[in-house]
Amino acid sequence: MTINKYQGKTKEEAVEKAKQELGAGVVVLNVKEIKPKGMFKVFKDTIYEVTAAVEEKERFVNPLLQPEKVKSVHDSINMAADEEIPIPSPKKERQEERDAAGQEVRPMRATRKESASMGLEQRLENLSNILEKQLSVEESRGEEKHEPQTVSKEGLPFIKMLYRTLLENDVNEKYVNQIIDEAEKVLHNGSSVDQILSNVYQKLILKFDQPDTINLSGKKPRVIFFIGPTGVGKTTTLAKIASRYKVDRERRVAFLTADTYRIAATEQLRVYANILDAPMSIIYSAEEMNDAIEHLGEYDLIFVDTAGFSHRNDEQCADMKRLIEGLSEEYEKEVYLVLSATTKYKDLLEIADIYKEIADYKLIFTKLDETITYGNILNIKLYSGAKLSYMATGQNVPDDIEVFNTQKIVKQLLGGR
Ligand SMILES: Nc1nc2c(ncn2[C@@H]2O[C@H](COP(=O)(O)OP(=O)(O)O)[C@@H](O)[C@H]2O)c(=O)[nH]1
Ligand SMILES: [Mg+2]
Repeated sequence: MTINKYQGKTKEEAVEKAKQELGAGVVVLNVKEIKPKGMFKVFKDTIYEVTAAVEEKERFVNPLLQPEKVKSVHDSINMAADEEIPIPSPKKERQEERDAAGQEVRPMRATRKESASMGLEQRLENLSNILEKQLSVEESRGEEKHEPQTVSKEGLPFIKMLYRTLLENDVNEKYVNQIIDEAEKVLHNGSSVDQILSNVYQKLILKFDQPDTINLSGKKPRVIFFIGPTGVGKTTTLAKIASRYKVDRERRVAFLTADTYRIAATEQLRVYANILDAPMSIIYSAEEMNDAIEHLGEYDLIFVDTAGFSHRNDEQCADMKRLIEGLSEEYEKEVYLVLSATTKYKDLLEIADIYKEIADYKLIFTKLDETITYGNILNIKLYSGAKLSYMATGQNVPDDIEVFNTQKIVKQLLGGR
């Protein structure tokens, strides 16, 4: 992995610089606002410093790695479900436990666990400093030095705690194992707890990948479809996003709705269209959609709302596919699959599969305010291979929407707030 820092007048400018140097696959690990200092600070602008990384697979594997060592590190991390942090002298404690019916031993263990996780929260808040320290260490270490892998004494329980935290946040065990395994590969002799945390954090950020939002530079008008199950928040999210592009970024937006199953659904969108002073039409077929778009030639973004359907309804599924594929080739399109973060894992898998039949999509997660575990976002991202784009965190239009905030979500997955 290559990590570097880039500065710009905006976050976007700094990311752009990172892309130019490291390639399109860069992910942002951290964004720091550098406020001007000193006597003339009022004349200076805030600078944004982005720490960006790119993964180079071959540099991950340490050629001098001793396979047995790796194995032994991994084997010692027995990730049985509710295991406590390792106990120094198992025999003695087990005896005590039996003698005192748990009363004596448990409080002591609880304290240890608590203090470890308290440390975790603080460490996460301090993460940008950890990343920075690591950056300077990597620079001075160079590439030739390879040490056998062992983790410091406090490192092992810490890895266990991270492992457990990820599982508690509903990250699928398969991915948790991958992430921990990959992080372990780059740990070196005496890796500190901070280094471990920063490694796991980076691995997670890389897995989430850089979010991909509406492309404003392509041909106009650009047609943006919102698809997904009923009630996940398609119409609300569409209105939020359209409003942001219209009000904050001064794009001309228009609405179409193919949700003709319920009158209330078209009325809902009409309210938002009126507020935004944007045109809205109801369409019943791909033909009608193309006709409508022809009349909206001077608009930048055309948002198409669709009806949710039970993912077992093959007929409606085929209708939706016809609609999206029926868009005239002269228009560029983007399709967003809207999913609720509160939906069960197994249902999400099925939905991700069914909608893959309809179109290549990017993912929007809604209702992040209604759950405390975000693991499914990562699970579905990795399962579908789709890019993340936006996330919705409440019912307020247009406030409760933002570009998918990878750093924030990763910190939460690792036990932060
Ligand atoms: N708590 C919460 N509610 C949301 C969010 N997004 C949408 N909703 C609510 O979910 C309900 C269904 O939204 P709607 O946009 O009509 O869903 P659709 O059927 O997919 O178009 C409405 O009550 C919305 O206010 C969100 O991010 N958080
Ligand atoms: Mg709707």
